[in-house]
Amino acid sequence: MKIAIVCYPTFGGSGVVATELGIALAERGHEIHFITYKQPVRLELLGNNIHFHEVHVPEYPLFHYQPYELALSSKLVDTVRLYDIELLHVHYAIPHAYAGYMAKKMLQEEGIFIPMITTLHGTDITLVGKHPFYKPAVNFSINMSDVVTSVSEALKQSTLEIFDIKKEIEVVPNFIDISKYSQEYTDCQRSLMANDDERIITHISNFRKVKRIPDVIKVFYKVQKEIPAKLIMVGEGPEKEYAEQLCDELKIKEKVLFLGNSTEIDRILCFSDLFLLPSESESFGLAALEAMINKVAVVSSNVGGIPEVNKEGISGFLTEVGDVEGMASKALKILGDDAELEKFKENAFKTATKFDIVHILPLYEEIYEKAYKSR
Ligand code: GMT
Repeated sequence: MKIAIVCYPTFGGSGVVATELGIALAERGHEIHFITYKQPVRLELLGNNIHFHEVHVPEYPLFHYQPYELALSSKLVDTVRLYDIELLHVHYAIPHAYAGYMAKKMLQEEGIFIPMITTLHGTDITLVGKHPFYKPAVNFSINMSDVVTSVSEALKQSTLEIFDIKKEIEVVPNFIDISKYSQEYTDCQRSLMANDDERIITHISNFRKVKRIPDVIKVFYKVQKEIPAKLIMVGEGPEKEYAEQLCDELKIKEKVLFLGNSTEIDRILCFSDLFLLPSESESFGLAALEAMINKVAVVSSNVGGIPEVNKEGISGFLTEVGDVEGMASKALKILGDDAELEKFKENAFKTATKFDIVHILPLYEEIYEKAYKSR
């Protein structure tokens, strides 16, 4: 099929999922057109059946806010016409489902009927989407989608609680491509990061409030008092400065490495022992899954879709949000003993294999076919 994928091009989980999905669909012979304001970070190869179309928003001084939705829907209309696109798949409802619906309506006027699949990712529902200033438009565009999918059962339930949804929501979990992990990195450079006797704890996120970054630092503070350890913080965002300040105050600066955004997180995860994800809310926790496939155990909060990914006592542990003491003690339980750590690492990998793309891609293909036939 010829599919247009609309997503955020940034390091956020929804953009990563959309990009990896597009790449995998292209490998299966579909023609994929990414439509967004910048080339997606994980999209390296463009080719015969993988294209990128930039949405450009011209600046005009009259506008206090430049109308991105307008530019996006116009770009969608042009691209559909030019490449005979058969289907739109928009990731993250805001404002993509809204712009996608407008494009669909414009195209309908000229006799082109194009189905739109909307994938809900998390904060588009639980944080941003439910704000009263956005809610009516988000509710409307979800209901106007031909198919709605959610990345976890928990997110589906939240969507049904928060909005007045008339459509069936199909749960299609996020995924990872296990074939990429069949050979371990031969150049996994652990020694650059830590001494042999030190455990490596990692956190990867966009450093927003919802990730509870201070909890990561506080948990690590407690752990490093008991065992030799290093903390690797990957990502950029509003909470980063405070996190660095907190490390300074707690006098653990030399044990914490802030690496910024990275396109090579597997190279960092390959030498990590434990992943910390203490989020306030999390629809799925893709970063935890990526850690698990790299044989990294996970200590996380027990919210949203995380329990669908991180399995209590198997791939790691789950505690209440904000339970720093509990997280530190679970972390020590995993890290304190070599055999225990090895067991959790192996089980984290096994648990992650259930989310192999080979199981998930056909679900999307089935949805696409059904939506196309019933257009
Ligand atoms: O993690 C973020 O805050 C970014 C956000 C996004 O949309 O890019 O992530 C959401 O979507 C990811 C991919 O489906 C999920 O794995 C994350 O759990 C979800 N984030 C939240 O719900 C906070």
